[in-house]
Amino acid sequence: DKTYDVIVIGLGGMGSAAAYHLARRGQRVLGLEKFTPAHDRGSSHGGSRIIRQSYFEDPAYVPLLLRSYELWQELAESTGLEVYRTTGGLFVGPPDSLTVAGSQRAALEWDLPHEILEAADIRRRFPSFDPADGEIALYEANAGFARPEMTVQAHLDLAAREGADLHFGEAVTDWHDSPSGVRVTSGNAVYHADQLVICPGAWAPEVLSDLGIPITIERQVLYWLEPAGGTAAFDDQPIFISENTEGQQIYGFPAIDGPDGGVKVAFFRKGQECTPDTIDRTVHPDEIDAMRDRVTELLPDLSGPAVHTATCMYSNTPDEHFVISRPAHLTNVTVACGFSGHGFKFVPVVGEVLADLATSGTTTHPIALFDPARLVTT
Ligand code: PYC
Repeated sequence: DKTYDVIVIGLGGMGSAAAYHLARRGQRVLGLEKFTPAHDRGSSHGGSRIIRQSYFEDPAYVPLLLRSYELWQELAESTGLEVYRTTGGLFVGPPDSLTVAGSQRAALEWDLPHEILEAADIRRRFPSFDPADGEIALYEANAGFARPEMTVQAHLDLAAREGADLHFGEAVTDWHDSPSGVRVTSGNAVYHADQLVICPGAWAPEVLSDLGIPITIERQVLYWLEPAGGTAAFDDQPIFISENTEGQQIYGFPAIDGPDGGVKVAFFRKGQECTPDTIDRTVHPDEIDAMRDRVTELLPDLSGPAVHTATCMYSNTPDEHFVISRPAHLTNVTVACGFSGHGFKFVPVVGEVLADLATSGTTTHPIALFDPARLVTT
């Protein structure tokens, strides 16, 4: 038995950031992860994640995004790693679509720099893009991408440097909360601490089964398509999210993986429900065809074969807002889950929020939207 101030269960995106922010505050931290560092079994892999501020999901996220951007910059400076890059972002669709109108609403509410571009402006400024007449875009210069595996590894390395004990290949089998502290049982040992932070990712339904938080796990496919004319025309592209008249969103990145790396694109949602054990990790030819058909409506040159594919998982709440909370019926537990496919850009600020909650029970960051009381069914 060893006593810690805080145990963090799950060292993916959120858990690795929490371990770092806790350790840098002088907390004695134990992190437990069932897989390897920065693994590809969950939701924090795939080489890139969109970062953006004009947040169509809800303007309430913007202050967290502004703080996250500060922490992205700090992380890049303290590690010397390009954990994120601003490329600009195009949010394309019919003027009244969630992607365009929602982004504009957040930008106006928070006075964020942005431009509204007509279809002809988009074609002129970004020649790979060929939106339909009548589609418009919000262009945000501050948008870009983060590197998920590099970010997780950076937070783990910094946490270890600050003295955190990080155990990999060690699955948690049970956790118990009491007014005097928490007990965590793994395949190897029983650990005690004052506080527990649970960042279960796609394992939320099993790890948090007693909390009644409705989370469904959704299989996602990532595609790296070869442009017909080579990747050069895609090197300096903005990231994009594009919504069609049916409300279906796709997204994509510049060619950031070199001349043979293709261009990463994906459907935003549209996956099958699964569990981490049942997910089909095979990407099927008809899925690649469907992706190519849809993305070439906007980027006609993305008509080549897939040079690479991968699967990952979203952990969806019914309203697609996060869960970050100290559950009322527990005394020493903080949970962060249900990031619903749009969480990674918040990793640095969520680490800070979780460190606040675990050390003081509260945070000055605005997290009212993430209270699970809105969802809890038991
Ligand atoms: O959070 O920006 C995002 C995003 C786009 C597609 C999936 N997630």
